[in-house]
Amino acid sequence: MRTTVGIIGAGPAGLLLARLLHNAGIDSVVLESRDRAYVEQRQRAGILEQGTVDVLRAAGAGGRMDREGLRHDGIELRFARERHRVDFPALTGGSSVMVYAQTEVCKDLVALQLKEGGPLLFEAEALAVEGVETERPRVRFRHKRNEGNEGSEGSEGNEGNEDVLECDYVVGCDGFWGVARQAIPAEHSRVFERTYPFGWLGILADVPPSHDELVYARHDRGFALLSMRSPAVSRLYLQVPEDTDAGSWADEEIWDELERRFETADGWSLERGAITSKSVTPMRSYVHEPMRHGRLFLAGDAAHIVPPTGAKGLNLAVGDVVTFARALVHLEETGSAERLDAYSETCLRRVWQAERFSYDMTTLLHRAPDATPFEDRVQLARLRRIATSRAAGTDLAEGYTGFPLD
Ligand code: RFL
Ligand code: PHB
Repeated sequence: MRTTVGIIGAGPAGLLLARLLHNAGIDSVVLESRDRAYVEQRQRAGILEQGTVDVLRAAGAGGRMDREGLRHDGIELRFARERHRVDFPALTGGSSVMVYAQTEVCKDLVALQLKEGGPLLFEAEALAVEGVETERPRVRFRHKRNEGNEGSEGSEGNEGNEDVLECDYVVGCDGFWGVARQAIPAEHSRVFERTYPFGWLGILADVPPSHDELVYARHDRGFALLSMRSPAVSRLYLQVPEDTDAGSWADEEIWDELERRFETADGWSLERGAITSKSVTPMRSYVHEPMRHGRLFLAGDAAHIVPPTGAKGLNLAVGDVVTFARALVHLEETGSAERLDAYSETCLRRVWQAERFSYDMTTLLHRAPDATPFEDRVQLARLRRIATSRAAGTDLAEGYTGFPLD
């Protein structure tokens, strides 16, 4: 197999990149190790920045998002039993965000790709990227089926065929646990990393959200977040110790704990409903520099991870692939590789702003297990400053609604 751009991974980064390249008349092949149902159902992000919304619309992938997504003009910060709203349009000159789940973004992009785009191979696992310092990099992969994307016939017990995809460029969109990053020699790599001594227990529940905007709550017992997937489905998170087993929390215990952490002096109440999913997410900040080596480019979680508090991961992935697609189009149109050569530097400027913002949001709202009374007071003072100072509120609102693409 041969193509211009070999894309590893059909998460939001890989799927959107394939769409952007298709729209620009550049061919690509997407290799995805999991099946279609997994890609479309994995519960993750919920918030799209204005810039991400604009990119999806311009790519022809915004129809259902515009019908079903929920525009949000603010969030609520909750601490010391008080409620404070951060008004995004008022503080940023008009920006807002969209609540539209990553699962839905992926479903929309998969459907478009299968209908109009180039090959998208599910159950095709990249094993290694080779020759990235040459003009013809290759992806070695194992494919469960001989051809096609859908259907499940004939795959049982089939270990798969090994194959090679020859490319002009390879883009590793294979997430944090992917293989692409490994093709960059250690002597050319630098990793920046921080882990946090807690995780998030996330639930989906069949109950209308108890508030019409997201609520970020700081409590002495730990952080809690109220989010949503639709007017009928709530998504809620609790800060828990890092090695927590989701199954160790009974449903009623989760609701009781959420109720405690969201409690306000004005009698706000939390509606309970049937919990349909429960899982624990670890928290990590991670950046791999550079994001390019030879003809291999890294995009999205393959290159960087943020803790989910700032809702930045998917939006960063979108920024990376837009930067790559524009740079490649620029090369084809003008013959200049200048933008492609600047890919890593261009992306990393934005990535570090998001890393900084996500770190700030995480330390602002979570309770470290070893927090001292002094640190608790400083944390409350930081929150109060955001609630009462326009400058501090603007900083949060600008970060939350998103940093511009170059
Ligand atoms: P993904 O989504 O991990 O997709 C990578 C894909 O690559 C495939 N793959 C391979 N394919 C072929 N061969 C191999 N060897 C492969 N290895 C892996 C995988 O199967 C997968 O399909 O990475 P991508 O595309 O870079 O997208 C990144 C986002 O998914 C991620 O940043 C966000 O989900 C983070 N995130 C949030 N981001 C936001 O912007 N807003 C949010 O509100 C938000 N909330 C969250 C989040 C992440 C969370 N978790 C679970 C980590 C909330 C949570 C709880
Ligand atoms: C979500 O809805 O899953 C979500 C929302 C905001 C965040 C993180 C996750 O900061």
